[in-house]
Amino acid sequence: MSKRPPSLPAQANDMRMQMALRQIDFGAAPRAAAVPAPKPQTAEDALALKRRDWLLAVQERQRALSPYASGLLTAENLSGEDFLHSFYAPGRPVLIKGAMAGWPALERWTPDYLAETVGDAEIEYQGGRSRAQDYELKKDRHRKRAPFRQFIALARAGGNDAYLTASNSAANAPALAPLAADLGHLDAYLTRAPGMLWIGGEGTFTPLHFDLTNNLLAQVTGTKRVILIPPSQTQRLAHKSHVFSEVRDVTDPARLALHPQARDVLRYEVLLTPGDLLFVPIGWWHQVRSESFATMLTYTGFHWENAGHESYPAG
Ligand SMILES: O=C(O)CCC(=O)C(=O)O
Repeated sequence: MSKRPPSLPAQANDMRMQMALRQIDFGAAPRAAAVPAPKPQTAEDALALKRRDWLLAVQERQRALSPYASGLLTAENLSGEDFLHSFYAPGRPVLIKGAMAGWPALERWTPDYLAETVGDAEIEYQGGRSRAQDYELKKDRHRKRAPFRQFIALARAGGNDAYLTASNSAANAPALAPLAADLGHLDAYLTRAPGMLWIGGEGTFTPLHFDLTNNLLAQVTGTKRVILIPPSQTQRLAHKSHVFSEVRDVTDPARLALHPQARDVLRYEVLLTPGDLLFVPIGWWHQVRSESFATMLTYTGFHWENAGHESYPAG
């Protein structure tokens, strides 16, 4: 890897000195071993957890002293090297504009075009979601099959009931293969491993959770509102099952009445529009609501290590 200080996105010019300092000693950092989470059984354990939360809160307060350290940056023409140094390695989200320019899908992927291209091939999607709150945790209960054209009619009608999600990707690879020709590549950041497709109508909602990998969300058509919350806020989010927050939706007054500690949680809001990429680092909480019929891909095939899921204490 070159020792040349990388150029930075315009919004982050003041980070140049910080980056230059890091270059002075750019040896391989020692790897931290995965530490098993303590079970808070004793007063001593509870105090240890409180101290850990204090540490995270103090660090977050310090980051807030500088918008360059704590703000959600938007970048254009972001090279792979700058992405690695300024965002991927620090685990910092970034909205990247313009990198999908020229992808035919941005213009083509209307509901009619999708239905014509994939036709009546049978696909898997998540259905019956409006009957349950825990449809993400209990994904398998919601697996449904239908001819793609029929699914598009359901999605077009809007609401949260039917959603083709990343968890349906493996089952849908052969049926959705004709759409791949409409996609470009993001070689600066990603290998050529395929992304996972999301297709849904206005009103689909993915509740608050974090992922066990770094993710790049690539918005193709429609708009989605994403709320991002840093890992430092975890103690406010009732993290009880797997990667999910019992709060579910930090914009819903009814949920906040049940979880008042989440009211003043530190959060960032991003409106994803066609052609936007959003980097969601591992461990960052996020919830996503579609504001129109929307198509999006999630990519995890970065050029750099992305295997947090292998050591997660799943319980
Ligand atoms: O777009 C969505 O509904 C959810 C996306 C998401 O949470 C993810 O890709 O990790």
